[in-house]
Amino acid sequence: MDATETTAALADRLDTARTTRTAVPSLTDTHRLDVDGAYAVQRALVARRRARGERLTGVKLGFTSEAKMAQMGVSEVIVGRLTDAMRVTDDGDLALGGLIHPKVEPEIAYRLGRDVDPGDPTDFLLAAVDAVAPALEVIDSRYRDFRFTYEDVIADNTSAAAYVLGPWSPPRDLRDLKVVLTSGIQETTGSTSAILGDPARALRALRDICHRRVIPLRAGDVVLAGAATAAVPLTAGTTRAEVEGLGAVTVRGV
Ligand code: 0L1
Ligand code: MG
Repeated sequence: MDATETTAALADRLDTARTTRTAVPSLTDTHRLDVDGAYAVQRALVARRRARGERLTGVKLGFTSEAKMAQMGVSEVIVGRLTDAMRVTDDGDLALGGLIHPKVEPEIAYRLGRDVDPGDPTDFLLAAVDAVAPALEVIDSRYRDFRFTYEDVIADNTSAAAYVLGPWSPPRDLRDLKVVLTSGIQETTGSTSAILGDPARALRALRDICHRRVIPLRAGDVVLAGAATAAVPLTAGTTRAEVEGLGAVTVRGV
């Protein structure tokens, strides 16, 4: 098998894992995969979704907390793609039967008011933001027991499964805002400073990585900046995230 065939075969494996809700072993158990190769698999995986009619709606960052980076032994954030099929309406239902072992995390979402050129160091992503919102991201690794390497999770589109956006409001300083995630009787408290110290730093990291990975940033795109607490299992019933001064966002697992 040459590199292109391997990329296609690994993308098929992850695509089938998602569509049949059957977790698979780590790709790196059987294949040598570097970071470039992992992004190539991600591209092929997302291309399969687009070929089925899904539309790209933005990007998401992962590994934006120091704890998670240390756990994975890495120092660089990862980027994945969002599509319209992943979007769940605020206060809407998300069918748990369509997922493998979903977890949910509270995030900050940015919306871009214009295109950004990731290759232009004077084109600041933050200056292109026209609105911010509280958000929930549902992650659902296609790997058994969420057991994966850094390269595996990149290939798997950074575990992206679904996202929910709360009310948009004008851009503002998002440093050090209290975040409360409530799921059933479980309450988890965090802060936006868990996102690289300041979610605005996540935007700087995003521009760099989009430049290197040739990912366009377009007007209207949503950017999920990263998690403000550890992810918790998404269970039946209501999960809500409240971000100080920004409002709340809710999803119902059904
Ligand atoms: O969005 C995230 O931070 C999660 C990235 C993937 C890691 C995971 O699945 O736990
Ligand atoms: Mg996330």
